[in-house]
Amino acid sequence: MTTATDQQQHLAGPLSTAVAQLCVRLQSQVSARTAAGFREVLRRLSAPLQVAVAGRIKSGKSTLVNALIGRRVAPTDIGECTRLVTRFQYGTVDRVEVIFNDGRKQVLPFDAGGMIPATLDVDFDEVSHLEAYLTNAVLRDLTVIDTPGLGSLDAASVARTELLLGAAKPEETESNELDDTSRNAVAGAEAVLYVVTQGVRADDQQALAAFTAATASRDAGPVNAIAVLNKADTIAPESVSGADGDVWKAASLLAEKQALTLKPRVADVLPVIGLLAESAESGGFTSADADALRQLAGLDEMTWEMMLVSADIFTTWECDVPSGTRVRLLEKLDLYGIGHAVNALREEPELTAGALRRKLLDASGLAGVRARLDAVFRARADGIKAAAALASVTALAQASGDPGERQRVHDAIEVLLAKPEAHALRLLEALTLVTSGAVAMPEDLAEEVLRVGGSADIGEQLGMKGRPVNELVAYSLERAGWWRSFASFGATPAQSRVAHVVHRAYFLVWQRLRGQT
Ligand SMILES: Nc1nc2c(ncn2[C@@H]2O[C@H](COP(=O)(O)OP(=O)(O)OP(=O)(O)O)[C@@H](O)[C@H]2O)c(=O)[nH]1
Ligand SMILES: [Mg+2]
Repeated sequence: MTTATDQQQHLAGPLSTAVAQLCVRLQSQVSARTAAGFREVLRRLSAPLQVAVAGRIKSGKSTLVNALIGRRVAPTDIGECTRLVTRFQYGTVDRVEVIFNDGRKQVLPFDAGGMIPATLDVDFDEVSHLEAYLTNAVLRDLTVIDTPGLGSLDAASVARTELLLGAAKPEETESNELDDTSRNAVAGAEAVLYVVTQGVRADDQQALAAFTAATASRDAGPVNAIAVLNKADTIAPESVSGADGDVWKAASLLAEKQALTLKPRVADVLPVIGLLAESAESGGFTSADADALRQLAGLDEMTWEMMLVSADIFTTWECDVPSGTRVRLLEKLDLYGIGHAVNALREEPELTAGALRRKLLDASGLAGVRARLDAVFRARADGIKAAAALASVTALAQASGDPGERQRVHDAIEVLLAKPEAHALRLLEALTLVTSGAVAMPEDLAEEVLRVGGSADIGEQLGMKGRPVNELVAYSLERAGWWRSFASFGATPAQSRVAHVVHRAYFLVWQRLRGQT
């Protein structure tokens, strides 16, 4: 039996603790089936935040997963395992398990390169998903879920992916204890990293919508999303006006455009070069590679320019660096990375392999993605997890046929939410309603909800970072008043509920600011 104190040791913060306590308290007042659901909610509450990496097929999801974990472990490119959901979580020993549809497990040996093998020795149709336990420290606070490309898969794979996102069976729960409704109620990743490439296409949008539908509308709680524009290195800068021939500038401009298309599901889109990040972060880039690049840096300008024209010319051009070595460089860095490294070596011939690796890492944009992950997910893990758990609790109660039980759970949640310290949960809920499109809002108001609910920093919430406190005080009071009148006049009932929450958020900000003056 799990107790509140057991759980508290791993909970993300006070909000998660409050929801965990609610679950424990209600356990004895609900049916066995609902209680089983609550146990699953408790288990997920005390687990690290679950971030799914989603996007179109071959957008570079697995490459990015490897970069984030800091180890080349997820198969990329080809092989049937790229069609499976893989959950990367923290473990004390590196281990991969195949989980079958009937709940059976089988340990899967890593391949010679320390990666998850690209193909399986078992009947693929019977496989549910893979669980990878790794000792990498990043996974202590984030469980990363690699998914197959949602855009172009057959319906069965999509269904399997959707079902599996975050819905892995807990070890201690018997498989028949949770029925499908309950499992769905607690399923769904808590946060999503959307991977897009140049030009958000119709099926990209479809994939993102399908993903949101599969997670958010299932009442499984708020899906917090950030997006990256991957393969920034493959963008032709001449195709983007205002880029001045600069790849990174072109990528940033494109990313800004895509953010407009993907709003309000994601706040903004960050450019990244997943391949460079993976090679620099996972030990893929070696000192032999640095030596080869050094040799290439010694070529005369004409030859070098010629070689950089295309991958074919790069590998076949007559030159002292063996063709196989060049193919390897291409696989690890692609032309842009190779060009970048050679430029760096020409500017600073004394660069060590380690320093060159860091330059490549800087050029990948991974630091920006990490910072955003921290700001959006890790710093808010408590609220995100608590809100997701609360939504699951509500869904579980709704699914129970007993009106008395439903009422008891509902009342307990109301008591919890009435506390000022739980207002953050209401705000997250409102944020989800708006970002998922469940409550339609005029664009400027949706943006404001996103801003107020998307940060714990008052300056950012008000969109007035670095301004003097008296200005913040005046502004928060003004917006509080505005949202209150919007809640009463000129709003649909659904908008009105959101407006009340935003009003209170501004009011609480105002109170806190006044305490400072
Ligand atoms: N040039 C370039 N290639 C990349 C980048 N990121 C990934 N790739 C390549 O794109 C191909 C697909 O990458 P994956 O990581 O397997 O993509 P995925 O989205 O996981 O693919 P599926 O799981 O099959 O949908 C691989 O050959 C990668 O090397 C990048 O930033 N730049
Ligand atoms: Mg993949």
